[in-house]
Amino acid sequence: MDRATAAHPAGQPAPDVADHGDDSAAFRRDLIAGLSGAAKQTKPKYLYDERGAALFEEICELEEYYPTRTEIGLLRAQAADIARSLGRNAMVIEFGSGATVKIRILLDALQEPAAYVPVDISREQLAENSRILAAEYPRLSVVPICADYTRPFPLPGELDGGNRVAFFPGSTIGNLLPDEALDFLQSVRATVGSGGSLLIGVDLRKDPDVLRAAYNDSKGVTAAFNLNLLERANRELDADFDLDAFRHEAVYDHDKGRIEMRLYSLRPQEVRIDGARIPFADGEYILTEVSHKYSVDGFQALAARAGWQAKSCWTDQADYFSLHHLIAG
Ligand code: AVJ
Repeated sequence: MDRATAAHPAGQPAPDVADHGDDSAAFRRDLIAGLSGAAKQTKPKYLYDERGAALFEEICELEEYYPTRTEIGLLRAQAADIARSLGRNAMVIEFGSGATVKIRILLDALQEPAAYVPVDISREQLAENSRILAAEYPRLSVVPICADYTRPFPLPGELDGGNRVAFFPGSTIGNLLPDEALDFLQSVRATVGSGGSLLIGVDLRKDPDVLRAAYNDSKGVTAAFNLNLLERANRELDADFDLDAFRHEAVYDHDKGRIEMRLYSLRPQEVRIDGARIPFADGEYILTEVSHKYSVDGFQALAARAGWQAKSCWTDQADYFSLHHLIAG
């Protein structure tokens, strides 16, 4: 038995987390740079500190936020078919490892999965999830990697030659601009190599009212999630954002087929981040996250440009969400 199939019995030390993560210096540099141009914007990854990740989990439970429950329903309903498509002894490399509900459904359906490699920027959550899954799936090799998965990162050598399956649920691909999504799909393609494949969740275009409701929920959880970016800057950097002087709104851009998460300045103001002074006009906004919606054909065309061949696609009855199995072309 090689390392990839070696057991992690319960009671064994938690798996080590390989660390390629970010620090607060990167946050400071990116935030100041993003707020210094004419169109203020920030990278969506900074929304997901510990508090942001917890608020995102709350979003997933909301009545209006359909993607999580729809994707989970789709995974459950099609688990056997998906498992057949992915093949036996899969080494599942999950890009982003938030809640464990989706990976469990997949692992339970797969025929003798060989390894689970969660990759995430949130170190605490990664370590916790790895510990839980290693204890629950003793025959599975759990190999966590703390990294920004939008950039290339090294895969452990023990995955060489196996059935490498990248898993990227949640339509997180939608948070990338089309060019970035193309780069990302190419980089995943390079990471898994020839013979590898990708199971990816992609949110679909639909009635804009449904989309707007999903990102402007009535309980204000998405607003708290978005505003947490400013609180995080106050917590981690020497910044003085006045939380009462900004408001959240998510706007749907029909032409671009995307939701834009915005933080509007409620008055003219100047914010300090360390030495930098950032002026805001009344009504000016920070674009904190975009969430693209694709058609099945549109997504498959993008994937094809990145060297992926569509093998299978599953959608729910309402055509709200899609799961694609792509194979390296
Ligand atoms: C990270 C892609 C799952 O874009 O729907 C949810 C993030 N932002 N509500 C999405 C998000 C606001 C979410 N995903």
